[in-house]
Amino acid sequence: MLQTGLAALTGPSGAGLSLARAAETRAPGADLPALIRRSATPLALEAPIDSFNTPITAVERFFVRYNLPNLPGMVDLETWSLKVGGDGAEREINLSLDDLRAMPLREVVAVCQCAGNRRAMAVPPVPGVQWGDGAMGCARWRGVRLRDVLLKAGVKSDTVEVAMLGADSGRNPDLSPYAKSLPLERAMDAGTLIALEMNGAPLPLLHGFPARIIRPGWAGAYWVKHLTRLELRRKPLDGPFMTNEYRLPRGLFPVERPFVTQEDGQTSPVTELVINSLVTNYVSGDTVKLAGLVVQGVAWDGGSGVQSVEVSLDGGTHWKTALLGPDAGRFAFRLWRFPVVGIRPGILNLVVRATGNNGQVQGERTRANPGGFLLNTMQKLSLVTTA
Ligand SMILES: Nc1nc2c(c(=O)[nH]1)N[C@H]1C(S)=C(S)[C@@H](COP(=O)(O)O)O[C@H]1N2
Ligand SMILES: [Mo]
Repeated sequence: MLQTGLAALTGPSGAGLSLARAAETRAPGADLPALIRRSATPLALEAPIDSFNTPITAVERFFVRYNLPNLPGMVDLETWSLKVGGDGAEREINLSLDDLRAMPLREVVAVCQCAGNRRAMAVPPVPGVQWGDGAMGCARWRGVRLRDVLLKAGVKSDTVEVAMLGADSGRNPDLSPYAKSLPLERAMDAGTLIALEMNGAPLPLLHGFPARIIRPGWAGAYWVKHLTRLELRRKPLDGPFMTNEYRLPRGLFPVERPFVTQEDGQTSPVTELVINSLVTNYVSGDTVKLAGLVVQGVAWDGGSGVQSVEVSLDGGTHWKTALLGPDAGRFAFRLWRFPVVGIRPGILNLVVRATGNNGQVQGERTRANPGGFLLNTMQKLSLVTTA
């Protein structure tokens, strides 16, 4: 039964099946040696920076983040279904994987970035997973529009949020699943998907098999994996991942679409990603030859798209424009390169900053916050250059 379902989904290669088996019999993530283990329980695996030298991040180099210890193992696709209901729904429905696959399928290239990416650079340090720069990745996601699924259940006019529940949970006695909600408007946006595939293959187990949410431009926390249930709600969702975690001092970051039903007197929820950029082909301290030296990197934001990337060769005094690579859409990584010319051997103090089409620009300082979220200080690195 299990094999039939998976074979139908994965085609002749059966890639989904082998991944699911590997994850069952070995420690989760043991089959991903390229990733850096930041935490074993809950599982947090980071991508090394050179994973971002390509516009699409390979699945074996895509970071993994769980907030809870109990991860789903095997998924029996014969019995798996996505339940849709809640007090804002006209009716309860149950969709099998075949039901979902029979609906119109859409694709998007989008960056999944953890809100806590780059947290390790917070000054002073803040608690939480001490991510370097690699709690992110950019993939080609394929699936159905969340909107199309919600419309099948019928959306009552006083619905305010859509809650998304995963199959993973806490340990006894609190077995509540991972759950986040989106404002109805973002849930109904044509860009929000329930993905069934990542980079042209079924979702790997650790990336949410068999179905996960894709909300381009919003923090990874909303991209709920192992989706089991959607709840149209007439009241805001509470629970640890809405009320306690992923909160910012109110108004700290400008956002295009505030999540008003989740604002409180003092705090706002983390929502949209901010402009960011990184060098991906060298790390600070590398020794490099000046002849033919090209610095390469990646830039991204919350969906306005990258307008420009600038590089300084003198610690931030003078700036020159980098060359942008192909545009794979406003939610995708934008690769850039900068041929270094006109300098002498010695210490090269590089600084990089990106500007978004919405006018956001990276600065010297981070908007410090207790959770260490959305850190996007301009990256500085020193290379030792030789003739
Ligand atoms: N079911 C479930 N979905 C989840 C989470 C989780 O703990 N459980 N973590 C979220 C967070 S915080 C992030 S950053 C992304 C990470 O996605 P990835 O593991 O595919 O890279 O998944 C999100 N979806
Ligand atoms: Mo995250």
